[in-house]
Amino acid sequence: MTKYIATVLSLLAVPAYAAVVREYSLNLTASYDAPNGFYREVFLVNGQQPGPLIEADEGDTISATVYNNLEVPMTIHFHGIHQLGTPWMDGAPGVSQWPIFPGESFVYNFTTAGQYGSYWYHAHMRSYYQDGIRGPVYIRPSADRPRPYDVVTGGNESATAILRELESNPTPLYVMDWTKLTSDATYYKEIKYGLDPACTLGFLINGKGRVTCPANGTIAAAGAGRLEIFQNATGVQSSFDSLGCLDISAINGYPGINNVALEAPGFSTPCQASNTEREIFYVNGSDWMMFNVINMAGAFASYLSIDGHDMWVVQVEGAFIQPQKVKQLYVALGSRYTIAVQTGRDNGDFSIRFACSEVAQVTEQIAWLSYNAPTATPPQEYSVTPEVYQDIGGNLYDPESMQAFNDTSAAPYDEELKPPQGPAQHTIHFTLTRTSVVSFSVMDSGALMSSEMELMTPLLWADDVSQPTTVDTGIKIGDVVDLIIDNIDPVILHPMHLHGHSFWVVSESNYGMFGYSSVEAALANDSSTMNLNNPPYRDGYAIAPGGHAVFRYIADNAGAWMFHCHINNHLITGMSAVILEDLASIRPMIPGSVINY
Ligand SMILES: *[C@@H]1O[C@H](CO)[C@@H](O)[C@H](O)[C@H]1NC(C)=O
Ligand SMILES: *[C@@H]1O[C@H](CO)[C@@H](O)[C@H](O)[C@H]1NC(C)=O
Ligand SMILES: *[C@@H]1O[C@H](CO)[C@@H](O)[C@H](O)[C@H]1NC(C)=O
Ligand SMILES: *[C@@H]1O[C@H](CO)[C@@H](O)[C@H](O)[C@H]1NC(C)=O
Ligand SMILES: *[C@@H]1O[C@H](CO)[C@@H](O)[C@H](O)[C@H]1NC(C)=O
Ligand SMILES: *[C@@H]1O[C@H](CO)[C@@H](O)[C@H](O)[C@H]1NC(C)=O
Ligand SMILES: *[C@@H]1O[C@H](CO)[C@@H](O)[C@H](O)[C@H]1NC(C)=O
Ligand SMILES: *[C@@H]1O[C@H](CO)[C@@H](O)[C@H](O)[C@H]1NC(C)=O
Ligand SMILES: [Cu+2]
Repeated sequence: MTKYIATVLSLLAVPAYAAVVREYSLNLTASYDAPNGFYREVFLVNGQQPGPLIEADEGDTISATVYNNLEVPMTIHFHGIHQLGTPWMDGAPGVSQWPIFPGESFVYNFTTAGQYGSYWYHAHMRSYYQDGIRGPVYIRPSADRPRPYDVVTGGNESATAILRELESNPTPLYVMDWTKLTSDATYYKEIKYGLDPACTLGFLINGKGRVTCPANGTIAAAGAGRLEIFQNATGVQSSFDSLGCLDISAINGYPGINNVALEAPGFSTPCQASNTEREIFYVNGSDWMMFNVINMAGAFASYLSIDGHDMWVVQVEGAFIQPQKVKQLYVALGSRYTIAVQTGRDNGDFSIRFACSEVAQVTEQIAWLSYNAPTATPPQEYSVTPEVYQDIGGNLYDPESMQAFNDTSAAPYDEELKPPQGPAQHTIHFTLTRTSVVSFSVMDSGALMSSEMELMTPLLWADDVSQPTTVDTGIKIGDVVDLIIDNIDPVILHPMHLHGHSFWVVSESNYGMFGYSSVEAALANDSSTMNLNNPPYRDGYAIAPGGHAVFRYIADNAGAWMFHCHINNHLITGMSAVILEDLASIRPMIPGSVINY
């Protein structure tokens, strides 16, 4: 094993300083708390939600010991970390490890060599990260990485130096959705009643927030577009309740039963406002701030904007990008973005807004950006400067003049980070679909990943790897793999996440299926549908309803890798596949302590 890891490391950039081992203890406990005003059971990491920051310099080894003091089994996945050469540290139950049972502990040991930027860790068992088992990971880029800060500052050296300094410790801006019920309670209700649990108590920002109850007219105006999408797909006219939740009884298993009347999984109606603490960021006279934006939610993506301020997006999912100056950023589920914000005002207080982007709910959470001095007791309410770009549904007030982040054109800043150009050795086709009210699939066959798999012998070393959701095309190290993903669902966008790799999004459209059998066939007929020159480089990407994408990656990491929707409710009802990659070559390396755990 040592020899293998040494070989892998020798292929990677050698860090300019001595790599160290960074040790962390993550103690998982259950508690009872009311982060936005409504008590429920919560899961915590070292007594907090989100959990503590795990940080390293590029090239360091992270050794995180997880103590499971919960009453349920658990695993931790380090989202976006490739686990190069250590697929057994990937934290996928039934795929790469046995669950950590109550009272037990497990050491996640892995290198950060070859990766930098913003990541996160979260429970990969059931939907437990939605109960609070989630936290940030930050890997400071090595000195030799080319940075795009000059583009942001227009070559102002002192401003560039400020950004370079801020990069070592960006300000956290983590968004997560929060429900009244626990994820287990939601899941059981979902199965019992055949209800889609598409309603929350709103977002938390860095674990804080409050519930507000906007006037019906405000919700209806912001949600008009959603009603139209829903009506076009179902033929049914719907409306929003006072929490901004769409009445989706038309698609539920019990037709005619209103999800509101039944108290849909995840919340209680009607909306009750709370007055809990909001996150406040003090500018303190600095000319710039740098935020690490992470969507740690379990159901919803969101639109981010900061009143009165532009956002420069400089990094996405572990790669610096060609910077974009925007008024709005679509924050996909599971995705990470680093933004630089010029804090050039003399005074005033401004709202930082996260608006839910999904059809299912109109809801907004805010934090404050304050040019005032911090006070001992934070103010309950700020009178904010009215320079608002988006409404509570995330609709821009003036889309013509207000630029939104463009994922499609977010090419890596490092121009060498390009996909291989030739034909792929493997083309795998996936169809994203709802197979019943409460089950979802990625497989063309409609096969569902069994919820029992989490407790089965992990595929990484199981004698029998054949499952309806196992994809084995004989991938060998060095092969190029294309994933063609068609989303035939008319309403739901699916944020797809691949373990063990980053990929290039070489084709995408919000309209229509890919329609070709391979990238080569598409290139031969109409190369304008493809981008092999400067495509985005990601480890997760949202596929629009009725649209498609093609992901290309290099098989450089032997293992059993999940490919799944990051909406928890979809994942645990089947929306996942496992792609096998040169298993034979890695099996002899698996530590006995992991197999016999
Ligand atoms: C975890 O936290 C619990 C509750 O605070 C404490 O009793 C226990 O000793 C902690 N375990 C470890 C390993 O830190
Ligand atoms: C984790 O890595 C550290 C540093 O390489 C090593 O000392 C330790 O033994 C490893 N632990 C396990 C459980 O592999
Ligand atoms: C360059 O940036 C510094 C730091 O933000 C600022 O003080 C200075 O005014 C800027 N210079 C110009 C010419 O904009
Ligand atoms: C809904 O359908 C109508 C009629 O076909 C169409 O004009 C409209 O653009 C559709 N709306 C949405 C949001 O898809
Ligand atoms: C909001 O208004 C719509 C349309 O008038 C109505 O159907 C819906 O019940 C109202 N919702 C609430 C929470 O009052
Ligand atoms: C501003 O000051 C407060 C209080 O001292 C501190 O907590 C905060 O981190 C500072 N903000 C920045 C952007 O440095
Ligand atoms: C986003 O970028 C792509 C690729 O450069 C471009 O084709 C598309 O028109 C852009 N979208 C918007 C809304 O500007
Ligand atoms: C090939 O491209 C043409 C022109 O772009 C298009 O009309 C046609 O549908 C494409 N053929 C296939 C098989 O997709
Ligand atoms: Cu999904």
